[in-house]
Amino acid sequence: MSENHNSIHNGGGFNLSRRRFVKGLALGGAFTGLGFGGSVFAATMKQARPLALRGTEFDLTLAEQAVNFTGAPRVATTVNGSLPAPLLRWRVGDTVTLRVTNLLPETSSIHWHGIILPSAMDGVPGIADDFQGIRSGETFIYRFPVTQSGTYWYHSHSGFQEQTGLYGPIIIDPRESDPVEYDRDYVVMLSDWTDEDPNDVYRKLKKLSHYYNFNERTHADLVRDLKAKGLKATWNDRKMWNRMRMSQRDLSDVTGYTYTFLTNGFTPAEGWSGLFRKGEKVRLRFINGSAMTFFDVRIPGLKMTVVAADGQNLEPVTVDEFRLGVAETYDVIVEPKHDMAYTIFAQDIARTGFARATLTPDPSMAAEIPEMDPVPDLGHNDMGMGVHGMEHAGHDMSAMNHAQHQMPDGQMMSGMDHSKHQMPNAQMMPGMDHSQHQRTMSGGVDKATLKPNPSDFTAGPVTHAMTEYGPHVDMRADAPQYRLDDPGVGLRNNSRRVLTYADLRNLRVSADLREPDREIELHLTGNMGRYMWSINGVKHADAEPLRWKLGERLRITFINDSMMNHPMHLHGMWSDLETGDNNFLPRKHTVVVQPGSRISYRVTVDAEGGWAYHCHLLYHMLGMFRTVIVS
Ligand SMILES: [Cu+2]
Repeated sequence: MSENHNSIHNGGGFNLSRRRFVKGLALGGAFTGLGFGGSVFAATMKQARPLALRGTEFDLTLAEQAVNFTGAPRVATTVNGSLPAPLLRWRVGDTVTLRVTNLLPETSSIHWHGIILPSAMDGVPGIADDFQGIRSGETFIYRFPVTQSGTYWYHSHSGFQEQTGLYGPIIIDPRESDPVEYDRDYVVMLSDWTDEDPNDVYRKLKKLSHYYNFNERTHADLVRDLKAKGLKATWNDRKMWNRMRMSQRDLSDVTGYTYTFLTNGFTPAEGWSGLFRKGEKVRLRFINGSAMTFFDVRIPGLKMTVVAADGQNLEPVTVDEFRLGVAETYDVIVEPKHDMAYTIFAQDIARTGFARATLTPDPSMAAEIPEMDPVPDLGHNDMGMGVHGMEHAGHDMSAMNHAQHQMPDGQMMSGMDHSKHQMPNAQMMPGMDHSQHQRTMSGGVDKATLKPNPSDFTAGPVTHAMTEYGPHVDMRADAPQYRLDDPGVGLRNNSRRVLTYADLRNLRVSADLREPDREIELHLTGNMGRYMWSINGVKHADAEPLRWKLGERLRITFINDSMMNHPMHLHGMWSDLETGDNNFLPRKHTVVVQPGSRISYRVTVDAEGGWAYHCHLLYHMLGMFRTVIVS
């Protein structure tokens, strides 16, 4: 055992009768906050560094623990008494052993998100070879070699335990020197906490999918709409949307009405802080460990240079803001030049709340918290309607007056310049300086062997499988477009430079330069009203596994036949996202498929066994899931 290995595990005496009380929101002014990754007793400093468990041997204990984030005492799921779970710091080339003891009353599991490892160690019950989860009272030993550096995370793959706190960060240090230079290094893990039992959240969504955003539409907005548009226009507008059984504001299923958004386990009221000295390069490792929430992240007053996505190094790109989908990670470098505090501001996609933290040279300094942006409206392109109109099951669209159909807010149309969405080559990509790309290649590939870019970003006609027709699917995108350079609903033309997938370019030459052997098209489908989610109209329970051949190179194209963003996560193998230059494909573990859009990536099928492939929105996952079998 290394000296700081598992320093807060108290040797078997950790049991439910000794539940510790994690105090979240500091009521009455006394701060007894939750130290990131540390003992709740030790953590009394707001900017307590994450307690890193380092080394090669780890004991992790899963247990229930009392917490209080909102003023109401609740029970969370924690690892070694911590929420988020402790930061695990590994090193490339080591083999790590993790003994996970489950003191929860139910079966649990830990999945190492984005880590390339043998199937049996992947931690998804019922999918990975023979693994059925860790039963209550049992210990499971994970052991695998660490082959990749970067920022990752881990979480439960059982029930709704991820919602109740079972998630934590992983940092893997490279063996050789890091291509990224920095003086300080902080994890910024964002998550969503609810005082409700997640089973109740799910039940409410099944019953009324708009449960968590209906209030907003009916109260504040109704009054505003009535004032602005008068009774008749307001009524017509709402009737139209009701008839279509969708909401312009179907941005997020679960919102700030129940969620408290956390940064490293701190509520917005408390705020987590990270210290810096002016002139330093500070590396911030953003991890979206939430169950359901997309965050739009910015630090007013600071540019962020994005250096890694999903743990993998990128050619640096400097932005003002980025959208962090559920389960994605971005590493950024900031260089504060002044002795002042800055707010890390992460508003949720539906603008119902935010997570916040502070970067400061002095713990006593605070920074202003910006206003949230206005609630955005989904546009035609977000419904995959393209220029042809929309096909909407169960409704006669021909009866609809398309003039009415125009959104009141012209802004969302701006992202719809279709000439731009067609990306036959990389030259249309904003922010990319091609002279820079012609640098000497690393990775042992001779420039002469690099091929031109055959990726096809023209959106051909779309066909929907027979299984997509029926009451379980309420929308089919008629003209889904590649929208790699679209920052997404709510971020278009906000006068800030927003990261898009078109900006992502691998720092190194793609590991596999082969052309795909075959293409698989997967449609993300659902009925929002009934809260049923599926792939190609077939939910997981009814679906055959996808069978892939060891050694093949696949091209996977997603068509999103819904109005929501779905962060699609493939276990065990990289998703090489086609962003314009096939010689430098960024490698991701989680790819956000925007509403009504299409997107493609390549997969080198190099990992034998059973793998999970699913939407990472926790309440979508049950249906929008496939087992992949590689043999
Ligand atoms: Cu989803």
